[in-house]
Amino acid sequence: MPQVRIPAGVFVMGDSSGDRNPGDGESPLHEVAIDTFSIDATTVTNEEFARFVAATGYRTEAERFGFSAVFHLALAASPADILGQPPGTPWWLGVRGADWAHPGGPKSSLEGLGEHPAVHVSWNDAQAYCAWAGRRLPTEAEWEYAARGGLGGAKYPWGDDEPGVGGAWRANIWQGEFPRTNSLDDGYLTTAPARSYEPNGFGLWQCVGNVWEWCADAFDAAYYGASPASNPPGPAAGDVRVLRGGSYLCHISYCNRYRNSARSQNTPDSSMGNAGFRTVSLDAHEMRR
Ligand SMILES: [Ca+2]
Ligand SMILES: [Ca+2]
Repeated sequence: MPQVRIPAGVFVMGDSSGDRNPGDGESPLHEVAIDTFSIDATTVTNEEFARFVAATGYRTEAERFGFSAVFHLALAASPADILGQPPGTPWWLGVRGADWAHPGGPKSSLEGLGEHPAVHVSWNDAQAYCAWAGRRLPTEAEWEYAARGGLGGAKYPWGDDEPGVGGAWRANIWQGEFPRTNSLDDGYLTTAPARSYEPNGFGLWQCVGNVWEWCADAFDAAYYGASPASNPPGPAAGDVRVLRGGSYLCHISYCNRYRNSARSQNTPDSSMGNAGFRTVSLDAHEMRR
């Protein structure tokens, strides 16, 4: 997995655009010092995840639970395999037989998706992959620092321009009327290949959009008010884990979280068709912890 070396530095973490989502804890702005580290240039792809599964026989939580969350327009399953539909988010379907190898459900496969991000992987699954690969998940602070690509204070990894300005898309999000009509201006309804659009100043691809990315940290909306100024490791404990960067379902009207500073969270056993992860190398930085 090609990685990029991120130089040590100090950055301002949090939202400076004013677009923060109340309750997500994107503020206060605070300076954070980060030691150098190496991070995957892309999220882990299906080909890479398949190598892990082939080597270990690992079964993801979605496979063990028997279902995962699929976006309704990506469904590839019989009606009988639809187990549920959350009332608040009816565009999500609980689908029997949906898992990393069947991202739309039992009638789907990974054909043509080898270079796409692995999805339907829980935080626990990501931890298992990391243990096998000798890697770890990035901390939330490392993720944001890396996503910023050296552009301090910018809203997006490429700067402050909106992702579709001038008609040249820079990220895989949603265009049209969520959740029914997607005009596909950026080329993709669901996942795009991990190396799509342009990498940021550090050489990272698609930090925002495409798929949410699990971070190591427990999530606490109040954390920024009390976090250490150097290499913050996240709250000591918590029931939910951080997700970063937004996904192909994000849209200004619905989930304005395809920004550098945007935060989300889910339980560590949750899996869905729009979340994956990238990993960080264990190195001297790690040994010092
Ligand atoms: Ca799209
Ligand atoms: Ca992403």
